[in-house]
Parts: sequence; structure tokens; C-alpha cells
Amino acid sequence: MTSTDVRPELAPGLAFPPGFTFGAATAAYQIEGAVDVDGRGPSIWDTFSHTPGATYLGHTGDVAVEHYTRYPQDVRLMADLGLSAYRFSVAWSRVLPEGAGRVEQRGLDFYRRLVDELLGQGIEPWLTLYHWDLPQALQDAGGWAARDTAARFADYAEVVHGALGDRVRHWSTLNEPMCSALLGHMSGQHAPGQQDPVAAARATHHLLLGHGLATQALRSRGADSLGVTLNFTPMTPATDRPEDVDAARRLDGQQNRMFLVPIATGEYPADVVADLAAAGAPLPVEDGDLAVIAAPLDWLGVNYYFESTVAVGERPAGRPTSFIGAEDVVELEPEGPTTTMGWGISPGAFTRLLLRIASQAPGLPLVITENGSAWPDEVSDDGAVHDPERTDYLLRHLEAVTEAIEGGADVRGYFAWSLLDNYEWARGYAQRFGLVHVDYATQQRTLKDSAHAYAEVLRAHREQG
Ligand code: IFM
Repeated sequence: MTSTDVRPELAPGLAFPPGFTFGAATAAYQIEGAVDVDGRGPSIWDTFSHTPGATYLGHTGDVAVEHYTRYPQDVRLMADLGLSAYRFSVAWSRVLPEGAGRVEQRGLDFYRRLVDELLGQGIEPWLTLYHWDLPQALQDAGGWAARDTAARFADYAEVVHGALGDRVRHWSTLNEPMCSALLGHMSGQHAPGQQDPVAAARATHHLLLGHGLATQALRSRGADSLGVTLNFTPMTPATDRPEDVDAARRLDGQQNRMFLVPIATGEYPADVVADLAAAGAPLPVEDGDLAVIAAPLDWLGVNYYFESTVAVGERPAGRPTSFIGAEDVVELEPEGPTTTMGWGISPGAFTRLLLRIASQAPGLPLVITENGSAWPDEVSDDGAVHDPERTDYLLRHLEAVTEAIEGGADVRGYFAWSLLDNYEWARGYAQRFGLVHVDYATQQRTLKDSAHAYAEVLRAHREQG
């Protein structure tokens, strides 16, 4: 990328509707550390990250960025940036160390302190109940492949709402169930590290069922801003050959439609049901489940990072597919610049995606719950972190959101991923997504140039009234 690709002058021209929410997002295991403090029980990510060979250089979230103790400083950083909202997740095993039954009050107290700190700074908390860290005790009882886990999730949702419902308005059930189900049970690159298509299909359905049961439980407790966060990757066929077109259909089915369509319509897409059944991994739907899954929502969280081009072809050795029955499909290397994750950069695809979701889920307001990019950031001799690529990515994707809004999509908010550099799951600490740089040796926080650019967008928005 050349410096001419960077367009910070865009910032003042970005116009968002009045009341648009601007925030940043994180997740518990990626930032908290303190894994054995205040009675927290182990989660599947503790187990997985400590499994030899599972993560980059054996990195774990044991320490992460010490947010458990440093949260007051982190909330001050959010206030300095002018964020109006902060999206975070609750670690299930801090609240229910065995996943069910005994409640650990010290875990709830931590989130209450965090929420009070946010509210004190005028920052609206957006709480996610599940960002991939299933209590290990529930995994030992079958995990998401077991139907009972969905009911336990609804119980957990009630416990958290009982403690925080008086001060947290915005609730999301799941973050990216596609990753929990398919990366966790099909490719095995995430916890619990299984490679079992039957378990992957079962986990998919039980995650969605858990979402629906939790939504019903929270609604009956009076919650009025309920959503779920899905991760979308537009899939484009590499050629117009029928087999490539069908490969794109199959991956789009499992990546995008298998999660959105039942939530929006109460039906799984028929082609996906057929694909999974043909692969010997049927969705274990029981009577009444789909009505639960389609429990009415107030907003849909959209996570977007990149688009993918797919074709039928031979997969590289050692790269198992995340998609059921798709061993014959490859995702091509992106053309053009890539982030350090190896992901391409396609803001235009983001606009098209938002318009497509708006048409597939009409009437459901959209909130961008994650969008961001990883780069090899360093603190420079001048003490700053110059990250022109992230600034460019951020501004171009914000512009893409404004274009979707102009095109008719009802987008209400944008959360940058991530507030802080943090533990990027199996990729460890090698991937930096933060607006704020973290020196992992000292835990020192430094606002990157992109953070200043984001603050400038927010300031301009506030001034526009
Ligand atoms: O870090 C993750 C996050 O936990 C979920 N969405 C994608 C991000 C970047 O990979």
C-alpha cells in the first residue's frame, strides 16, 4: 500500500444519521486475563490454548491485556476517544464456574464494576453473553453438540440479566455462532478443536436454539434491546463454471444463510438442509425449535472483515475446511493488499452485504458490531503508533456504511474491532487489531493514529448534531 491510498481527509465528510452509535468492541477471553481469579472456572479456551500445537507459539489468554484489573484505565481511554458505546462479553465461567448451578458473585461483581465505570463516563454498555468461551464443565457434558447446552445458556442469560439488567440496556446473545460451530467442530482451529461434521451440525442448531431460548428469557424479563451478532463473508465464485457457482452457493449457505435465515424467517434454507443431510450431518431440528430460533429481535449485529472468492479445487494439505461436505472447495488467495491476517480489503463488498442483509431481514435494524484490520504496529521513536493502513481501512469501511445507509439499509451503529490489541485466538498475540496499542511486556497502552482518526470522525459527528 502506498501513502496515496490513505485518505484521512475523508473523515470530516462522513455523515451518519443523528443518534448513530459509535463504539469499540472486545471479548472477555481476549482481554481479561486473570483466568484463575475470583472463582472463575475453566472454559474451553483455557483447555484449547493450553493444548500443545493448538495456538500460535502456544499463546494463551492467561494474562491477555490484564483488563480484569486495568478496566478503569481502559474505560478512561474510551472516554478520551469520545466513544458513545462499548461492546464487551461476559465470561460464562466467571459467573457460573461449572456452567450451571452455583453462581459466583465475585464474577458478577466484576461486570457490575465495569458497567458502572462505563455509565459514569457516559458510555453505553452493549453486553454479549457468549463470545466462544463455553465453561469446560459443559463441554465435558457434551458441549454445544448436546441439546441440553442450549437450555443451560438460557439459564445463564437469566442470571446475568438478574444482576445487570437494571443498568445494561443492550444485550446480544451470541457472537459469531458460525465460528463456535464450524471452526470449533469442523476445521478444529478453534476450541473445542473437533473435526466432526455431525458435531458441527448439531452445534450449529443448538447454538441457534440457545440464542432463541435466551432471547425469550430476556424478553420475559423486560429486555427491549435484544440482538445477536453474526459474522458474514460474501462468497463470490471464481468463474462462472457451474461447479464454482455451486461452491459459492454452498459456502454462502453455511457461512451466512444458515444463521441469518432461520433467525429472520423461522426456516433453514432448503439447499443448506439438503447439503448437510447429503454430507451425513443433518441439523437435529425438533418440533417447535424454529419458532424459538426466530424469537423477535430489536437489532441484528453484523461483523464484517473481508470477502472470499471460491472455486472447486484441491485443498492444501493440512488446511481442513470449515464447511460441512465442502472438502472439494478452496477459498482463493485475495488479490491486492492483505492485512497481516491474510485477509483482503473490500469496502465495496461491505456496502453490498449490508444492502443484501437489509433485504433478507427487512424491518430489522442493523448494528455493525465488529469491523477492523490487523497490521504489524510498533511504537515509533516519536512515541506514536503510525498505522496508516488501519486508518485507511477504518475510514473506507465507515464510508461503505454511509453508502449502505444512503442505499436504504437501516444501520444504527458501528463498533470498531477492537478497542485494544489483544489475544487473537489461535493466532495468539501476533495479530494486532486494536485502535490502542498494547506493549505486552509492560501492558502500556498507546493510542494509535487510527484511534485519533476515529476520535476525529466521532467529534465531527457530534458537532453535526
Ligand atoms: O478477534 C476476533 C473476534 O473475537 C471475533 N470476530 C473476528 C475478530 C478478528 O478475527
